[in-house]
Amino acid sequence: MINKSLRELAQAKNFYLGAAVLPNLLKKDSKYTETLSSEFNMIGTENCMKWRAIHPDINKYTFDESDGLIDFALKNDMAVRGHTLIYSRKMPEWFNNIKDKKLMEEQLEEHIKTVVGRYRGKIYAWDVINEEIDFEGNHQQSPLFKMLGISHIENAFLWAHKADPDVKLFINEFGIEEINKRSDLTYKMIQDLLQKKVPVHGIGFQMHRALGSDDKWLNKLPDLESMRKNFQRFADLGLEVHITEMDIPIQKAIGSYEEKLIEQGKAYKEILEVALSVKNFKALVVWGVTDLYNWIDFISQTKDAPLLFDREYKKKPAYFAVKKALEE
Ligand code: 9MR
Repeated sequence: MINKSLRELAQAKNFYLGAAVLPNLLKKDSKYTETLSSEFNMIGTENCMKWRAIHPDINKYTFDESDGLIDFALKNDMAVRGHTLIYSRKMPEWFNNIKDKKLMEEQLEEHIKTVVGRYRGKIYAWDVINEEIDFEGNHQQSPLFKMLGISHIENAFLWAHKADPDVKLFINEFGIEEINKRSDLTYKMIQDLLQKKVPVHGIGFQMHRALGSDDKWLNKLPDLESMRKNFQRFADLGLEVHITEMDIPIQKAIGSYEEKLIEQGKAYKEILEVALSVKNFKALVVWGVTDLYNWIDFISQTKDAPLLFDREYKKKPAYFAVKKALEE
């Protein structure tokens, strides 16, 4: 049997397997570029489309990095998940400092129409809203929410839809993989939006889950039965289902490095299998290409190994586990 890449296996299933990308690495690391384009058929825009990157000042847009990344995706026949139009906790200071309600709303509309319009027809899905819910399961009390309330969410979808009627519009959230207070609120919010005919097309489960740990930043692995039921209830709303930011840190697990990698592979496989059993599940994006560059190292200040390729770009057990799940 010919040894197929993950990309080929995904393609054969009409599925998207993606990785989050930092565009500067495409310039400086040819192995990164080669691995990305040969093993994945989707790109997640890790940082370059966030407000602080793309719209750093009131009248200033910086599109260089995101333009380059979109060109790269088109040249390599890869789909793109645009991330993100609203990330209420990470808005730039200039935006948070707006004191006039009308002006804030105008700025939001202008941003969404400009960014979505620029990439019209080139992006598969947009995370319109990212991390709307706080750790306790309530709406984030960001300056944006305090000023405009829930209406900004409805408007964001309507504006984005107008700017690109074909792009799929998502709500993306962390820690909502299972049935819990936060996924309940997300579900309820989407139900309300759909009832009002707001064009919400998909739900993104981030899937930052860890081996051997359960704290605020490194959530333990999901309960698979609860995850299956939860994915299914969102799919039953007619939504497309994506896993959008998967990584499985191993630093808190017990055992040798090799043992941890095997356990990690098992977790990747089980989670992917459960997700694939839900009909509307169409994409899995891992939050980086290689362990060499991963955000867990940064937030935990510990060298971790959360992804599919190791620091030398060797395929890990997690790689083969994903492969197996895609082959089934
Ligand atoms: O991986 C991203 C990291 O490089 C950034 O510094 C950080 C802040 O913008 O965001 C990280 O990505 C986050 C994503 O945008 C939303 N979900 C959680 C991700 C990890 O923090």
